[in-house]
Amino acid sequence: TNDLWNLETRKPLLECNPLNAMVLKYMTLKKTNLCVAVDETNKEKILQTIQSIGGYVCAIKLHADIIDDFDQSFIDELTTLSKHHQFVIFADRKLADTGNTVELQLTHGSLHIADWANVVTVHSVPGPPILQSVLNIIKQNKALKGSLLIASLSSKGALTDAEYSKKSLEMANDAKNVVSGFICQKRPSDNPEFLYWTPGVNELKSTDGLGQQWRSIEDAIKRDGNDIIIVGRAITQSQNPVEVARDYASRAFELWKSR
Ligand code: 5FU
Repeated sequence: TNDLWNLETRKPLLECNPLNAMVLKYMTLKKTNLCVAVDETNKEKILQTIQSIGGYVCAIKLHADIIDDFDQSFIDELTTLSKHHQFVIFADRKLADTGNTVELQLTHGSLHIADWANVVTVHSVPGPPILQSVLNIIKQNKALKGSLLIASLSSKGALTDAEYSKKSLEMANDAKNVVSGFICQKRPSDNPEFLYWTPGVNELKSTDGLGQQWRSIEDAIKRDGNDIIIVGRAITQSQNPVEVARDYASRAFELWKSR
């Protein structure tokens, strides 16, 4: 019902989850439910982009494995920017392996994600053990505070059908201390304890010719019931990323509040 989705009612429910508490604080303080996907391949460019749009986002999403010169200095500067602008650092790693491997992927290698990312994406395809392993790492008091389970993907022909989304939801319901919310197209549940993050948003184009499927901010939030829009190229490759980010953030936030 609408009541459950009223922010006053929902706030204490969301705050039970440390990651959601952090996201919600930034969302309300900065009046933004925009997460920008900064898919650039060198650290200077990424940091410059974040510097310019950081005031308009509640989260910055990165694919660390596409950064040519990823190193500790990048992590340090990213962390400083996140504290200055107040946003969550989101690693879109899409973990999808057996438990032991996932623990190693979060803590070792050149990316050691759990040391700098506050939230990471996880595929539900390996089943419940993957969430136990993510929890083991969250308990180590590193930067990592939560995860987002992928209920559905935005790409054309994705195998994540309604049944898959439903099973992902069941996995999340059994692991609320690990799963803070979902990556989804349509919100897979009416449970107000989770945050629903959606990629595939672009006001000007509907596809990139490589299988991505974009829809409008209004469809993403009102029709599909999501909380946070994840926007990449519509902002990062626009003529004026700062203005477009400000515009997407204010439109998305109005729609979210009036839903
Ligand atoms: F899980 C998903 C998904 O289903 N679709 C996505 O597009 C993640 N993404 C990411 O969101 C994708 O990897 C990009 O980093 C981002 C969308 O960027 P775009 O430029 O708006 O397409």
